[in-house]
Amino acid sequence: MADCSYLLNSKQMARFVSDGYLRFDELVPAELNTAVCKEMDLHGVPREKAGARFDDIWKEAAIGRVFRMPEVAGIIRSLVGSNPIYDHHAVHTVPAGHQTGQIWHADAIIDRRMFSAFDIQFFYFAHDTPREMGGTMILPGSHYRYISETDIARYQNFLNQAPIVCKAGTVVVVHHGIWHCAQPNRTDRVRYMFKLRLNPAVRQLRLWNTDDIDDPEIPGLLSISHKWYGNEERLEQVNRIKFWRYLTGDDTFDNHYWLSRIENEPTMAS
Ligand SMILES: O=C(O)CCC(=O)C(=O)O
Ligand SMILES: [Fe+2]
Repeated sequence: MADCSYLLNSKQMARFVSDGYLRFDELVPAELNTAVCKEMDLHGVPREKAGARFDDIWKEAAIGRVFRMPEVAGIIRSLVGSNPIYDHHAVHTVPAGHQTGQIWHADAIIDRRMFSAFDIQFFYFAHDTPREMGGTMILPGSHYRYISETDIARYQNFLNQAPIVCKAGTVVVVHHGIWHCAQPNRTDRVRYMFKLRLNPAVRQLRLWNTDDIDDPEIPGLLSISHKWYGNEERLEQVNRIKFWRYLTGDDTFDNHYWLSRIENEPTMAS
């Protein structure tokens, strides 16, 4: 079981709801990053059976030590609960000198869940990833815009897109709907990014440390603008309120009256 002191707090959860990801810079220690790089270089990371329980996988592999770190286990437990289900992993590489970026996409063409159970994906960068090496590009706040994988491929750049340029040991956890793409690698070294998808095995209800659930900063965090929405910004406010209701179990939660006003269907005669 994860140490409770490493659970996410409500403000971090509110950011996850607004942004669709959380970023933890240089979380994994150098010794473990080196061991994982060697593992990826030499023979890859052992593939496990889809549907396996997370506690049963990678007992020997260095990558298992990364995801069992109390800090990482706390993130997992806060978002998908204890002992989640292993979906798949991938060692994503961009060859040295690769001049083109991947097309924008979301990973799950078949996943239509919205404001309910959700999967998470870890993007783990075991070596330094400067901009010239790419850094997976993500679009903050795109996770409620469900698309069929590469539907958005005709777009090149978005306002406020964010490349994950980082030092070794950085871990980013994303909602399964996030739009993202690999970037060109203009260095003479291969770029690695380790991705892991996990499914929850429990109802994702208040799994994090909710001591700060009434923090006055939360409404503001749930209202952050990522700018690229244009006229549809209010739609995103409503999406976040719906997701926050799911996560907290509070069906009456609202933020700036956005959702209540469109739920107002009086039945009483005048
Ligand atoms: O390599 C990356 O940075 C992203 C790769 C990716 O998203 C994919 O292949 O699905
Ligand atoms: Fe992807």
